[in-house]
Amino acid sequence: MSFDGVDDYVVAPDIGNLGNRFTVMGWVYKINSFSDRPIIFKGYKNTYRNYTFRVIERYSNYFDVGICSPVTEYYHSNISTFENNQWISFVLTYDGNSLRFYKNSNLVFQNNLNINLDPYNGFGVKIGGDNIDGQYLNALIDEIRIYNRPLSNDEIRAILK
Ligand SMILES: [Ca+2]
Repeated sequence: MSFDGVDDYVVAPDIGNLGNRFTVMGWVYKINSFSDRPIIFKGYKNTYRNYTFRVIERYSNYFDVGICSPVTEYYHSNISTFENNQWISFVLTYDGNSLRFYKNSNLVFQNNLNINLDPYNGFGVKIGGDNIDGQYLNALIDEIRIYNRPLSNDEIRAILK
């Protein structure tokens, strides 16, 4: 999928309630850098706690990630570099106790969190842009997968090799 950074985005139907466990993963090839550009999120908006999970580019050249309970956002900035002009795989997992992020199959972030995710029922998964906040990624995105459980390190490496 190709995203022009101007107005392109894809919305997938509501994937239902993930409970408190999920994996979201894919490949991204960023063409230009901006701030606050979603790669993928589920919810109403990409910002202000109105989502279940998100993976975004923030402040140019960093992956940021977040998950939300019904009352609190757990947001993590500058967790890994996000270079232009190369394919990078990313994986965000949550198992109810720990949030993990992998870049190119390597664990680069982990934080212990024990929360109930806000499912944002009725809202789809948006890829490459947020038409509510008018934020769009200029990139190629491929092989997005979402699971209702956290994949293991071995499973992640097997899928992304
Ligand atoms: Ca366009």
